[in-house]
Amino acid sequence: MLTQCQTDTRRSVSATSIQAELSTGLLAAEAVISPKFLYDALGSRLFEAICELPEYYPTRTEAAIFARYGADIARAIGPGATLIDLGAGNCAKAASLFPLLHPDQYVAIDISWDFLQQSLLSLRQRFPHIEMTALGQDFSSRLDLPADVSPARRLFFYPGSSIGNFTPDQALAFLRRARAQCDRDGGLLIGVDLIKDEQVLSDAYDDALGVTGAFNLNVLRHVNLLLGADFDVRGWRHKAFFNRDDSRIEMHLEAQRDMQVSWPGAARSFARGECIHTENSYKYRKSGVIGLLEQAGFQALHSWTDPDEWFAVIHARA
Ligand code: AVJ
Repeated sequence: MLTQCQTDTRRSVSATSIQAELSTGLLAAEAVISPKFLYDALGSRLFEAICELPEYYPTRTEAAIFARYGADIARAIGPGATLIDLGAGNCAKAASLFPLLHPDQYVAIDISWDFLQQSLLSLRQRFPHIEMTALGQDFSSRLDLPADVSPARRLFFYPGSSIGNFTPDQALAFLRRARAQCDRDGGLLIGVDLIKDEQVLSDAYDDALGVTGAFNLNVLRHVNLLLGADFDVRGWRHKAFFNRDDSRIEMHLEAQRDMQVSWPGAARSFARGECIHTENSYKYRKSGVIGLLEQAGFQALHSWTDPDEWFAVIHARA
């Protein structure tokens, strides 16, 4: 049975382009590290732990929407799709939809390659009739699907409000790229976090146990590894807050003392209190997301929300 499954091991993120991107970000007047670097193997596990936290409502709220409206959602989509999971991680969300959606093919894409491979091992055993492909790809700037991913009936699956990591302009460009990769029968199933009480929002990114803090600080260990930098993780502190003007949660790492950080070919000093911006997580109104989807060329939108309207799941046709 297992021989029916495709064991594709393509990865495409080159070390030099990653190093150039990191170095440029760290040398910027306001230092930045892209949130995609939060997800090394440990970061992916810490993110799984975040999803269990009482303060972190998005995962559980989205899961409740799928549990309650799964049959409706599956009816809107129809069976036999090629499910393309953008940022698949542990693949658990997609796997929970397999029995409802009955996809023919599953394409899991994630920047955290080793973690993705591990996740797919057990899935292939549980669902031997679904053809599975794993791609280690950074899909934030380009979306390249290999020729053997059928162009018909593509369903892009982008749950968890990961779209929130993009600015609205970047989100629109991203949605347009996804739209361009669907034929008429294709579509998008997306989960988006909605604007709500500010305390609820900021607690979700600054939990009592400090798991989100560990997740944020871990990016420095990852950068040390990727770039050969010498960040002292103990010299930094997690900071998260809601920026109302831009409708986004921001995560930063704040230097606790004056520091010098070096990596091959460059160095930078950080003054005490200086921050590295590590993540934005935009929060939308439902009408705002629908507007973006329409601008990107999607149509026939259906949305489902929880009773508090904290989170929305939207299906859109190409
Ligand atoms: C995976 C981007 C959706 O923004 O809520 C969770 C990442 N960061 N806690 C989010 C995250 C801190 C998460 N996304």
